Amino acid sequence: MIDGLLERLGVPAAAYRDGTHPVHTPIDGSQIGAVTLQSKADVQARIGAAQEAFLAWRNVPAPRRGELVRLFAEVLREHKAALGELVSVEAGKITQEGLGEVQEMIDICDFAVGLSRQLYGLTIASERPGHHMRETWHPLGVVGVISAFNFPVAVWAWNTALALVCGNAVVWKPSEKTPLTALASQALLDEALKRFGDAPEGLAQLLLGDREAGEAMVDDPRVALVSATGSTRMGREVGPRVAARFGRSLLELGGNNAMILAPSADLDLAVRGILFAAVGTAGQRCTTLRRLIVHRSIKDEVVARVKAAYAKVRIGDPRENNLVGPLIDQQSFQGMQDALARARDEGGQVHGGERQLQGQYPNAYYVSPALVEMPGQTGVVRHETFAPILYVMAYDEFEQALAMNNDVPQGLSSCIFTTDLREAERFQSAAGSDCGIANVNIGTSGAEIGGAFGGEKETGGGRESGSDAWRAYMRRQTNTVNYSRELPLAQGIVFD
Ligand code: UN1
Repeated sequence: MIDGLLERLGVPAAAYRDGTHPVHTPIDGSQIGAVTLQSKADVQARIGAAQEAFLAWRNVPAPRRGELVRLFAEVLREHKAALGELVSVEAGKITQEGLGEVQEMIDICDFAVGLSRQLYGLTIASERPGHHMRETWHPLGVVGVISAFNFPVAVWAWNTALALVCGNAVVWKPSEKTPLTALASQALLDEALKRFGDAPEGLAQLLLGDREAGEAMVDDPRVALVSATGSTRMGREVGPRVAARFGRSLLELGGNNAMILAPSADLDLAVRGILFAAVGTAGQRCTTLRRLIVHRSIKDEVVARVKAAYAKVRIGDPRENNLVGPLIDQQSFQGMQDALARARDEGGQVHGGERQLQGQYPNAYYVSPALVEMPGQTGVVRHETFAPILYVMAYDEFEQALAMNNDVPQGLSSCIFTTDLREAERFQSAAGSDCGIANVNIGTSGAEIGGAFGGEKETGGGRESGSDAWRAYMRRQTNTVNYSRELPLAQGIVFD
């Protein structure tokens, strides 16, 4: 299935075939590789090398650091098709989404290159004569990246492109489910490092490992920032452990993203928006639409239209002309079935959600997307299940819909479809959606890299990607300079 693909991406056969940790494709469950996992001691040695590299890299002028990221974008452009294909094979994304993920890598690199000339600080008016104040942003140290299977390469690239221009070194622990795309991405970055010429050895490193390797990274005081994407359960462990050593963490955890569908909405647009957001990536985006809060007057019509759209969705091999590929593994399938059973117990009416293509793929888990009409936001609705389940609930008053949007533990993404300006603005106001992302007439997923990405509450509070998210990767310094011949004290203090 991956004949020659990894070699084309610069990964030698031994690196992905000769290890002991088997790698399977969710397309048919077959084994596509076997990688070597690093021990705790290996991880610590690599962090040491990264720390050394950081000490040199922080002195390289930021625009020159940007040149490395520019070269990385160049290498990614050359290998977009091959890396996209590998994402499809290893993570099960359809071709368009595999390519889209690589495009996200390219986009963040371009963004970071521009940023390398714009790591601006402030100048601040001093209260003292003959003084000036300014704020300077300095490189932080080693950045540890923990990434999830569902965006196996883009989320690492968001972190790495910013971290490198900010003058940091990077160590990366990808999901154990997607080590091959990680090996390939690292090989492409190594190619950029080669073209760059004189970057310090060990500046960006890959750690393939299990939980123990992750813990070694989380607990190591040389890792200044741990940027972790994954479940809320994982974040609950990582956050306090990093905090206990006064390290920084940037957490991007679970979402439970809703759409409010108002009676004035353009329903053609809304149904298309629902389809991509709820069904795309087989419901395995952290931004996937999981709750549809629809006005009672249009609920039956909307349910009928979404059901009709779901019935036409082509499910199958993600490299062929399909819209929905497989779930990542059996555990994920089981989680979906358990959630549907619980939804029924809690009064839900389930449409779809059955296993598909079992005869053809006994070891892979394809499902039809599920639409579940719920009497309200019961326990199962408040929980993130990483699968294509869309819970539908009716509302009567706008304020009630807004309250439902916010009445879950997670706070990543949200949207409203309406043509009523008052509702749209209210949704985005201080008393509106409590999520990190609040869209109007756009679904919850598929955010552009230019905005800050992340969310509130159990989503963890971190912001990655665009806007000023780069600040999380630097340390801030306040400088006060006296160029006078006096030594006046602040606050008018006389100390003679
Ligand atoms: C994720 O699922 O972890 O907004 C990231 C989106 C993508 C990123 C998703 N740009 O859906």
